[in-house]
Formats: sequence, structure tokens, C-alpha cells
Amino acid sequence: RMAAQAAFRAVILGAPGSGKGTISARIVKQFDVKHISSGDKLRYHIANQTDLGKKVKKYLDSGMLVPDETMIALISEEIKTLEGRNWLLDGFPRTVPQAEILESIHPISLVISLIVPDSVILERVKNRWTHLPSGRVYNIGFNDPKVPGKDDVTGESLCQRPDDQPEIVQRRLDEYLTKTKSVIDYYQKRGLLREFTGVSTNELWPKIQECIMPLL
Ligand code: G5P
Ligand code: MG
Repeated sequence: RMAAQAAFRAVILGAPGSGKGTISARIVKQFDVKHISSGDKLRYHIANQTDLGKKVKKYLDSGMLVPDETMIALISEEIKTLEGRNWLLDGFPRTVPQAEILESIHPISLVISLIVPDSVILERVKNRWTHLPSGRVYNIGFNDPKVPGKDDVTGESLCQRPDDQPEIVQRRLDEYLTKTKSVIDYYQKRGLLREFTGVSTNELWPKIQECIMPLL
């Protein structure tokens, strides 16, 4: 119990393309924190055609949320393996039932909420390239891969996410507004929410660093 309270347990929230993965990578680089991205996990299962992957593909392809019970099973399993470690959840929780279950498993120390205008998001996702096995993301003109089309670390090919087509991005933004905004209220009421507003990651990052520093 003492160890669980001492550890850093954070959540990063934000609309699709708001920079959760990018900021998480910076946090991991600077602090001793394990990053858990629900979307990266799901895409990995889809790429490997596991039973779970086959079950969730239709939701990701259409930009709809995966059912709560599936997500809760996946993420609580993952958290169990990280006993005593600091962690940062990216993409979970996305509904109030998910947040309630998470709270019953572990008290959360901090919730980082990214607020980036939709117009900026729609521009960004057009230029996003992803390394599927690791979840590393690139953006043409912002953080280009060293070799075009290839991952910096493994040299493997990059791909574009099927859900980054404009109509699907719009659906994901709608899902965020209708289902995930209530998670923000949930954490606001508990005094855990810290909001960061801006149009670029470089502008948000120093403020996020400052907020995490005293906790780690
Ligand atoms: P995901 O995978 O959680 P989203 O939609 O929440 O997906 P996404 O798209 O992964 O979020 P992000 O991580 O917030 O976005 O953003 P990012 O990848 O870091 O940045 C976006 C792009 O902008 C990148 O190319 C990056 O390089 C670039 N970029 C960053 N900063 C800047 C900048 O300052 N300037 C510029 N020019 N570019 C920048 O969820 C996917 C699906 O999985 C399911 C759902 O179906 C969901 O649709 N799912 C769940 N369903 C139910 N419950 C859950 N808990 C679920 N979790 C996942
Ligand atoms: Mg992401």
C-alpha cells in the first residue's frame, strides 16, 4: 500500500492527434516512467491477428471506442505486471466506467489534459507516420524520420494509420467530445486535472515538465 502511494501513476488525456504519444515519449526519456498506450496495444494485436485483434479491428477502423469490458481487461492485466513502478497511461481511461475501475485498482497522482484546436489536429494527422511494433510516431516537417519512410531505431517501414483518414478522424473527435469529455469532469472534481493548452508540443512541454518534476 505504501509503495503504491509513493509511485507516480499518471494519465494523459487529449483528443486524437493532440500529442499524447509525443509528450509521453518525452516523459519516458526524461523520467523513470513506463508508458502504456491502449491504442498501441490494440494496433499491435490487430497487426498480429490475435483473437483480441480480430475482435477490436472494426472499432479502430471506424473510429469508435472499443467496449469497456474489453479495455478494462486488457489494461488491468498490463498494470498488474508493473507492480511498484511508475506508470503513465495514454488512451485509457476514455469513459467514466473505465475511470471508476482504474480508481478502484490504483489511486492516480496526476491527470495531464492536452487541449489543441481541432484545425491543428486535422492538419497533423495527415502527415503522421507510425512504426507499428513500437508505437513511435513521426510527422513530416515536425519530427521527420532520419530516412524517409523508415523507423529511426529499427530501420523498419513506417505506415499510415487507417483511422487517420479525414472522415474517421472526425468520428474520433466526436467520440472524444461525447464520451471522453466526461472523464475530464470526473478528474476535475477529484482535483487531479492539469490542463495544458496550445498549438504545438514544444510550447506545452516545458509546462508539463514543470508539473511532473515535483512528483518524481
Ligand atoms: P489511440 O491510439 O489512443 P487517439 O485517437 O486517442 O488514438 P492518437 O491518434 O494516437 O490518439 P496522440 O497520441 O494524441 O494521437 O498524438 P501523437 O501521435 O503524439 O501526435 C499526432 C501527430 O502529430 C504525430 O504525427 C506527431 O508526430 C505530430 N505532432 C505532435 N506534436 C506536434 C507539433 O507540435 N507540431 C506538429 N506539426 N506535429 C506534431 O486510440 C485509437 C483507437 O483505439 C481504440 C479506439 O477505437 C480509438 O479510436 N481505443 C479505445 N477504445 C475504448 N477505450 C479505450 N480506453 C481505448 N483506447 C484505444
Ligand atoms: Mg497515440
